[in-house]
Amino acid sequence: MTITITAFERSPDGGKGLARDMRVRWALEEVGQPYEVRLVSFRAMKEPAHLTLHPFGQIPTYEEGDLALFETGAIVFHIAERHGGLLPDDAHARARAITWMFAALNTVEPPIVEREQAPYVERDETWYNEERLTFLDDRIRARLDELSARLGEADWLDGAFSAGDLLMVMVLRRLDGTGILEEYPNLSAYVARGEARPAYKRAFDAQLAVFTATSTG
Ligand SMILES: N[C@@H](CCC(=O)N[C@@H](CS)C(=O)NCC(=O)O)C(=O)O
Repeated sequence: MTITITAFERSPDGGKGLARDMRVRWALEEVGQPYEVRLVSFRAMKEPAHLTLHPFGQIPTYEEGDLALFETGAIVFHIAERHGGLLPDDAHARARAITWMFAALNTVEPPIVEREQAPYVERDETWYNEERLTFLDDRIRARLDELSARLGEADWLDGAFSAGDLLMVMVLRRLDGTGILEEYPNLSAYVARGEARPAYKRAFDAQLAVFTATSTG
């Protein structure tokens, strides 16, 4: 059955793989599932046809036959449940890998996204200043201190690479350009290990090709 995902027609990150379709592309590449991509404009994302797929008018979405999903956590979980390679077979190890998926999205991503959005969401507020930005940076550091301590010198968060690592690496990549990740050599190496995976590279190249085609064509 054909899998179709949605992605930005013009990604604001210029093809750096930060748009969240990258998570889904990477998961599909890891499990060897071919997929098609429907590109959507910012305007189309807020129109009824897309809103029936995604109530919040965002990308990515995932369609497979009569199944339509949104939210990258749910989509990656769906892919990992149906195909081997992203979740361990052992029940406890599987539950722990799923725990890391939630940790990436519920615990690590929120302060990173808050910091990322502050310059354009809070810019005109009276309380938006350097102190506020330092506060937000420190909230990220608090999480990374803990994550770094847990990862230690291991390659992945809990044994073999899993969907939990996939999401965590993608979340940490959002720190690109802030200099914060570089304060944690083991987390930087962890992200680099994720980026070195052949499946990651295929996904990255595919999303970059969209940007290259739409920006030159
Ligand atoms: N929690 C959602 C977040 C989805 C999301 O924020 N998508 C962004 C692109 S990376 C988007 O569509 N932004 C445009 C908008 O919100 O209008 C997920 O993980 O799928």
